[in-house]
Amino acid sequence: MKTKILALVVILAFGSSFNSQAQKLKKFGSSIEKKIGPKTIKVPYTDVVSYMGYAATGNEDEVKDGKKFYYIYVWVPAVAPELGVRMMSPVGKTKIKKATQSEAYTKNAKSSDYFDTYITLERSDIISKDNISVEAAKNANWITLERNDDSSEMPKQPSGSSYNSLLRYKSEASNPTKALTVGLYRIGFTTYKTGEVKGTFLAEVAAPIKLPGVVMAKTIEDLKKGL
Ligand SMILES: [Ca+2]
Repeated sequence: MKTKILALVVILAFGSSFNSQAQKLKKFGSSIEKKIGPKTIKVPYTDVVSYMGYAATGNEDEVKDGKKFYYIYVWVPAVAPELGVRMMSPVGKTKIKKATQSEAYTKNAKSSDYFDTYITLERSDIISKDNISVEAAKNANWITLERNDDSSEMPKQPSGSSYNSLLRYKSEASNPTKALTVGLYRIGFTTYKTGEVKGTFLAEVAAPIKLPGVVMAKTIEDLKKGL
């Protein structure tokens, strides 16, 4: 009897510690709010593209202001009213339907490494998919539309800190430089602090309307394959 109770206590203790570490990712809510009874909820984005990757030493795409930047490229084929971007690290046990998984992610899916995410949403001056190339992306004029370091809407990291990131960007139709027009965008991700970045991550780009033909990929080569 004693051993049985002890076993139960052990299971309960472990069970609760797993629960406290589990990252529960909520539905990605847009800036459109709706009242349901006494509650106001953010209406979830209807079109979400998910990408799982693994950041490791030496595979950054660019060093900017002393920060190692990694990029995910996004082709937006239609004018979008709003875009949401969010990112969390590590992926942990989070399951996402239809997420694209990079080779680096599948090789390191069990890694417990994670990092303090920081995201930017940038737009290039490339507006035709025929003009997308590695060279063109490198030489394009990139404008940062929005950035985010820490969001309390995201699950906490295993350290207990709310260091994951989320941003929503609303198109300003009256201002051509701030409108979400057709074109090549990228999400820049790095750490708040300068230095190495290592760990698994989940990145999502979302729109409140179905945007057929949105392609998201880690590299321009892979993006072109999906166009
Ligand atoms: Ca952060």
